[in-house]
Amino acid sequence: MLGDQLSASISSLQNADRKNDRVLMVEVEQEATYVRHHKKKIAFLFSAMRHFADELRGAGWTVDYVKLNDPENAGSFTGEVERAIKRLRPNRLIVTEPGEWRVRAAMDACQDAFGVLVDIVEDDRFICSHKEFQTWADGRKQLRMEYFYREMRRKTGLLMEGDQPAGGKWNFDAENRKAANADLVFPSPFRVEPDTITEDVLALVAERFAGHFGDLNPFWFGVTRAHAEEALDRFLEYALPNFGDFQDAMLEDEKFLFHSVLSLYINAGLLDPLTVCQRAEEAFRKGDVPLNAAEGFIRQIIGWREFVRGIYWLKMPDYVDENFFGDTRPLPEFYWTGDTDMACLRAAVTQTKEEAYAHHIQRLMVTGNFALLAGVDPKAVHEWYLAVYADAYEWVELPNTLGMSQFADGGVLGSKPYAASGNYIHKMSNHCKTCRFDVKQKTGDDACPFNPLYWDFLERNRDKLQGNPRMAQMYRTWDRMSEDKQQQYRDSATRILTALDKGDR
Ligand code: FAD
Ligand code: DLZ
Repeated sequence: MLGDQLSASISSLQNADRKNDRVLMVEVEQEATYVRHHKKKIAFLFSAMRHFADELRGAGWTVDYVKLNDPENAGSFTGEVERAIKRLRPNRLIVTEPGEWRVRAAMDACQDAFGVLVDIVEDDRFICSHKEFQTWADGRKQLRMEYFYREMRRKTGLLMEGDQPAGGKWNFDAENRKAANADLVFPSPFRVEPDTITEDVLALVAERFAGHFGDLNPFWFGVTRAHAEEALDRFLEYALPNFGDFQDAMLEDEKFLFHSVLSLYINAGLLDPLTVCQRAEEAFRKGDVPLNAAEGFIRQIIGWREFVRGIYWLKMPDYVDENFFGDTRPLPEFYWTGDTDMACLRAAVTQTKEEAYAHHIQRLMVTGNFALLAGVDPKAVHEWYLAVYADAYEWVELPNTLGMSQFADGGVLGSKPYAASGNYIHKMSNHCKTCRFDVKQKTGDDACPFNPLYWDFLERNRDKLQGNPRMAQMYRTWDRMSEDKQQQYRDSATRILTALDKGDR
């Protein structure tokens, strides 16, 4: 049972028998360090695993739980499987398919390496199986989330009136782009005081992973299914009604706005994604939340979440090496410190460090957008996102980063790069008010760096992008500028990129 499979109804358990079988759960160094995960993420997972092991024992399972500081701990999944085989002499292993390619390959290899049958069973927590996604993708020139999402709506019956979408439209995104202002009242996410199990884990993580990114305390994540359900109840009641309207907004001192902060629970198995969506639909049907909110939220889960997973398994293992623009710049140091004069980036990185959380628009339009415009190596960007967020597992993080955010797959996942100048951030946030840079200035030392970098990115990658019909308007605008103006943009961009390379903030 892997750390992101913490569901009592998981397929591996459905295929097992509590009288004769043993559940094996292991805390291993390799999983915490193959990228150096945020301290809060490691603590969340170890504590959730320990609580889950206790729940299984309470339900009559025998659990072999290997703690990280067990002197015999082999340090890796493969090493621990080998030890368990020697200890228990099983005639087969049953595992729900791991979420990540790397771990799936390791589990596959166990069969030959240890001469024991390895039964990898489908992960039925997802709505769309690999086979179904492949069938949907076969023969399509382009894979687009919107069409896939409609299939998932039909399949689940969520927000459907017969064979038509509720409200007559599949997607209410156009209504979901209001800028927030600080006068709104934002509910804070559900928080839990650490119990003794969590306290033990916090001490372990503080000792063993002191050099990892991120603040360990205050630690407030839920670590059981009951906690996750309380977090869901709270979200449905207090945040979902406004989720749609302000989905794309950002505010300087508001880390969560009306976002659910449920991804860490869903991805670890503490919440079932379909049930979460059914609860959101129920709130809409009862008249407690508007349709644009329920639809927007459900789309993220049965649309985007399932879609990115489909792309991951369709395109791996080569996907991780894609680099459409051939970018090579190292990730700026301020992604680890937050020490930058750009207010939006500072806020996104600082809260990432504090909470192992940033919401979607911060990930996409601030940290992601900047890395894209600055030409950062997409693999370095990927490894950063995988390390720093409590909800990050490669199957969901990689397509979001490499595909959606960095366009490094050349348009497999999205139809155009999510590249934007400072104007987007200005429209959707209040960061520019406190920024040392001026978003209204287009070039020069005080200009918002997103402005010149945006045009430089377009011009630098003209051969790759100008044939894209969705980019045509931007190239027309650029081509209409005087040569002088264009040169000013490019000179400003060069100065910024040179400063970045020198480690400037
Ligand atoms: P909400 O805004 O409340 O959304 C509700 C739920 O929808 C989320 O809990 C999540 O389960 C799902 N969801 C929303 N957007 C996406 C999406 N694009 N892909 C998959 N699920 C989605 N999400 C992860 O779960 N893990 C990651 O490692 C991850 N990495 C990302 C990296 C980048 C560069 C980008 C742009 C996005 C990434 N996302 C990732 C998607 C999204 O940003 C997070 O799911 C979301 O911010 C989690 O916060 P929340 O629970 O408050 O989400
Ligand atoms: C992320 C993670 C970490 C940090 N540690 C463990 C661990 O010690 N034991 C475990 O079973 N799982 C851990 N995980 C989650 C795994 O990395 C995850 O299950 C795989 O990447 C498959 O998605």
